[in-house]
Amino acid sequence: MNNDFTFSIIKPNAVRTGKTGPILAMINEGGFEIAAMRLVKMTLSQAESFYMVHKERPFFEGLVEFMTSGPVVVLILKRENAVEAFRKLIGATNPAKAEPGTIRKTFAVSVQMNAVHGSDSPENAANEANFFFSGIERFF
Ligand code: 3AN
Repeated sequence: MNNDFTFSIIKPNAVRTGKTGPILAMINEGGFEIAAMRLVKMTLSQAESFYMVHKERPFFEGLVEFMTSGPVVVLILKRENAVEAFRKLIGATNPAKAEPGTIRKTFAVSVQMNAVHGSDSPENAANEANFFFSGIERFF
């Protein structure tokens, strides 16, 4: 993985309310190719290890509970300068602060239920992609 890839999750609230298709359309329109994709329901321990960096944060328990409340769509996305470009496409963590036209402004319902995750560095993108995908599932 290099900076041509990032990792994303379409979160349970968005999957549950039928926003997977519209979000994938915005991702494609933003110039990203889907390099890997799967629908998964995380166990509690999988979500805890995925969000380990947030373990000491007050929202950790609620975040893990939310992320295991239903299936999520995990994705590896390909585009030049993918990490930065995708963070721009999704908008700020808090949807109230997200720019108009971003995925979170369009589909998030709160800071926690903010519709999508996007990796914050190429290193984290590689780690997060490896957490969910084996080599055979990647189309690049
Ligand atoms: P981002 O997803 O924008 O990189 P992070 O990494 O700071 O944001 O947070 C990871 C996830 O934790 C967020 N996507 C959101 O669901 C949740 N989260 C972050 N801050 C809060 C908060 N203050 N209250 C509730 N949930 C939060």
